[in-house]
Order: sequence, then C-alpha cells, then structure tokens
Amino acid sequence: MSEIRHDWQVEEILSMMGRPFNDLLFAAHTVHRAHFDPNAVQVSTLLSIKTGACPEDCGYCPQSAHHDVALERERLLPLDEVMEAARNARSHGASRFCMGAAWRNPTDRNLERVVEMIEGVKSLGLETCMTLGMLSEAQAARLREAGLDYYNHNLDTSPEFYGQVITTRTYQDRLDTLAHVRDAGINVCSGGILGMGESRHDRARLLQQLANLPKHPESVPINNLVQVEGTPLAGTEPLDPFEFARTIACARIMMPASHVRLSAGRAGMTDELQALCFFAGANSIFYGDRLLTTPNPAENHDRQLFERLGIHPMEAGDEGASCENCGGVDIHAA
Ligand code: SAM
Ligand code: DTB
Ligand code: SF4
Repeated sequence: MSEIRHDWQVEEILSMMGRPFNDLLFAAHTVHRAHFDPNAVQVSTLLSIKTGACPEDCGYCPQSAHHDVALERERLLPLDEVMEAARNARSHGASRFCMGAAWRNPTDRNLERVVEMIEGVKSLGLETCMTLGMLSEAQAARLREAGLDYYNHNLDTSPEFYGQVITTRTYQDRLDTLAHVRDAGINVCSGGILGMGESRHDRARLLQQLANLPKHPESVPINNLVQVEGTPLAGTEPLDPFEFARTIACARIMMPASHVRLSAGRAGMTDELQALCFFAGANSIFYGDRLLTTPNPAENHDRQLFERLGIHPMEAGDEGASCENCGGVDIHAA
C-alpha cells in the first residue's frame, strides 16, 4: 500500500513525469493493483441539466456566452426529463448519474429544483453527482442534506497558467468551493484539462494542487481538451498522447486511493491509448453518446472495448472497497 501524502514537491513530480515511460507505467500500475481491482472501471453518465449562455469566460468551453459557438441553449430541465434520462442511464449499467449546469453559481431558487433532482435520482438507486459552479457553505450543506454523493468542481490547470484560460473567477474561488463541499461531507470530484497549451510544469503543478489538498479528491477527472470551433482554445496544438498517459500515471501514484477518471476527450483517442490509460491507473469513465454538449464514444463501442480488455463496470457502492490489502477499511481516510 502506498502512503497517502499531502506534501508533494513540484521537483519530485517533474522527475517522476520524466522517467522512462515503461518505468513510470509499471510503478503506476503497481500502485493501482494495491488499491483497486485493476479490471474494474467505475461508470458514470452525464446529463446537461442547463445548457449554454454561461456568464464565465472559460477559454475551453462551448457553453460560455463570451464565445461565438453554434449551440442551442436550454433552460433548466424539468424533473421528469431528468428522471427519464437517469432511468435510461441505470438500464445501461451506469452506477452514478452526474448532472451539470452552465452556471457561475446556482441561485438559491435553482438550488431547490436541483435538490428535487438529487432526491429523485437517488430514489432510483443511483449515486448522484452535480457540477453547478461555485457554492457557498450554506448551499453545499443544503446539497448534502438532500443526499448528494459527489460534487464536481475542477481546478482545471496550474495556478500559473489559469489566468490565460479563465478571467471571470479566480483559482482561490475554486479552492474555496472545494473546501465548502469537503466540509459539508460531500465527496469531492476535482481534476483538470490537459492539452490547453500548458507545459509539463503546469501539469505537475495541477497534480500537486490536487494531491496537497487537505484530503485527496475521491474522484479525479483528467479531461483532454475537446476543441470546439468558436472557443479561444480551438486550434491549440494537441498534446502528445504519451504525455497524457504519463499524467494519468502520476495522478494514480500521487492519489493512490482516488478514482482517476479518463474524462472528456475519449472520442478523440484511439482504443490503444485508452487501454494504456487504464493500465496507468485510470478507473472511471463517462459512458453514453454525449458528454454535456460534445460527443463521447458510442455506447456500443465502449461495451466492445470493455469486452476486448476484460474490463467490467464497478458496482455502485463498491468503490474504493476493493483493495485486497486494506480489509475493507476506508482507504480514503488520509
Ligand atoms: N459550470 C460549472 C463549472 O464550470 O464549474 C460546471 C460545468 S463545467 C462544463 C465542468 C467542467 O467541464 C469544467 O470545469 C472543465 O474542466 C470541463 N470542460 C468544459 N469544457 C471542456 C472541453 N471543451 N474539453 C474538456 N473539458 C471541458
Ligand atoms: C469534468 O471534469 N468533465 C465533464 C464533467 N466534469 C462535468 C465535462 C466535460 C465537458 C466537455 C465539454 C462538453 O461536452 O460540453
Ligand atoms: Fe460556464 Fe462551466 Fe463552461 Fe466555465 S466551464 S463557461 S463555468 S459552463
């Protein structure tokens, strides 16, 4: 079992990232096996409950009102549509249902509508995850009271590169929201995006920020930028796929008991790269033909990929308890 550390230094992360590829992947896979069933992958389904017209200016995002993207905007979905999508996700084998809204933050009125969605989706036996932008302490507590299992809020990149991507809210705003979520007792889902033109040093700093939080996020989504025409980051030089796999491997080593999600960007990846990422320690994906607004691999394709690799979906509630060495002890406890 590897030690749960919160004192990572950027130099040691860079030196790990620069190891020969086989050495790095072997080390990451060894850590992965000590903490998880290496052939089980957690499966989440995403639904955009409110699409487009977002006041934030995130340079990667097709939903920002600051960019000229051909996107049909939608109001907050009614409860029955959310329930139908959740039932559908459950029947297709998802264990967690994630709902995302293009908001800077939810209003208290909207939060009550979201609470109904959490209660409804939970009643189907699914785990719930929400990503709604910034949250106050009181809002996080309200979501917890409604039974929310996970809240997704990404740091996105390093503190140094951040200002080149987003100007309408600060890195500290994000850290504050994560603290509110953690203190409310909701599981934290937080990660970032690669392939935005950042350096390896930025990737190391992002992982350092995540791993040195007071508690490792239970779930760490690593997105590969989905380039959308009309966003400022469209046309960015794509990241070397091996560099992507290296970053996944480092995330696995640094946050050994967390779920590392191979998140957005899979539609642009080969099956071979995805297999490499699963070997490197990724053990969660979004399943379903659509992410929030952009395409994801077809369900049929993912089913076949799992079959070809001998991977099975993780059961809800099974997560993190599969370590052969920890005897069912909560391995997330730092
Ligand atoms: N509006 C909320 C917020 O930003 O906090 C929640 C939804 S937002 C779409 C959730 C995350 O999706 C972002 O933090 C970002 O990491 C990721 N994301 C958005 N657009 C993306 C893209 N084009 N490629 C990869 N990841 C993206
Ligand atoms: C995360 O880290 N990735 C997901 C989720 N959190 C909400 C979102 C990816 C969005 C990709 C662009 C889109 O489909 O709009
Ligand atoms: Fe809005 Fe979230 Fe997109 Fe940023 S990432 S523009 S906050 S929807």
